[in-house]
Amino acid sequence: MNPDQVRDAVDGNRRALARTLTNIENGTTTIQSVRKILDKNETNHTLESWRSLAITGAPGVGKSCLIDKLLKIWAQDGIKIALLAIDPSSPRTGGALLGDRVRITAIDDEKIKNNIYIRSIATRKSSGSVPLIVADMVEFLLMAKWDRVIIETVGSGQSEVRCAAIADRIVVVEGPARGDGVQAEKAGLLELADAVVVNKSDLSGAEKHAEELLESFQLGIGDAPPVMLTSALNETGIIEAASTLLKLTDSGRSVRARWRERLLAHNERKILESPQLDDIIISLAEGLISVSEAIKILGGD
Ligand SMILES: Nc1nc2c(ncn2[C@@H]2O[C@H](COP(=O)(O)OP(=O)(O)O)[C@@H](O)[C@H]2O)c(=O)[nH]1
Ligand SMILES: [Mg+2]
Repeated sequence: MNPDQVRDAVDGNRRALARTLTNIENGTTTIQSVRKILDKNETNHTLESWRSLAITGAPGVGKSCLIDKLLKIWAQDGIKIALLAIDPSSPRTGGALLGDRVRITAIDDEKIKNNIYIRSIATRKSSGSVPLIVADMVEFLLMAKWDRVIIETVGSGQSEVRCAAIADRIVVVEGPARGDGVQAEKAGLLELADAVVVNKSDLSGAEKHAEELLESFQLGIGDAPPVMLTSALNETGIIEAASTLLKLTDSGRSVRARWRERLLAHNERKILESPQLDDIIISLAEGLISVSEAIKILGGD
């Protein structure tokens, strides 16, 4: 690892930034070593205002289009904002994220492009714990003087949910109602939500879905998170959403669910990144050790 590269990244060199992020992504640089170079401590953001925001929801609901519009507004306001787009890596397309690159047009705008940085993470390539790799990349971007980091991730699958849970705040993006109400499978994700955006408000069923969501939140414990309506296509509700999201406080109900996911992610890293993992799996398969013995070996710091 090259300490100058890390310092250059912090001084605004984008090439050095990209390289350092790649090093963190593929595990050749640890966040601990970066902290040492920059003389920073581990942070535990419990901030009034967030520094990382996950925008999550099913594929096709319009997350990327919405983020594009939000980036424009925030960057125009002088906020230096980075986007980490987590690519679920479809083996068919190779996970090139081509679709999303096309959708994020904010970086083509000369006036604001200095305030925007975009990077995709191909989860397929990773052998370690993706959520914690993302957490480390977020931490580095914040050390490198980016004011805020947005994480775009699809909201299904445990690893994807944990990628959202590493952020200070979580926004769940939904589309118009499909007539099936608020399903149980979505409930877990909604439990983590500090805000919900119902996008595609230009289509019928969006308002109805927003009402359904509010009703289901009112049945739960604690305060209901804000539910907003937007159309990324017609650019309605975007300015309001941009300002509400910027000031978003954590809904008390989401905090515990988030820490639970973070704890599980750290536990998973311990296992996945253990140099003994392969040997232990072989021993398990051969019946030489029990699962509790394996856990004991893996857990020993
Ligand atoms: N009607 C309508 N379509 C939208 C809106 N926002 C996005 N789309 C379309 O929905 C599709 C998926 O958008 P995308 O941002 O890639 O969704 P993502 O998978 O959630 O990131 C694209 O064809 C967009 O043009 C909207 O507000 N209204
Ligand atoms: Mg997208």
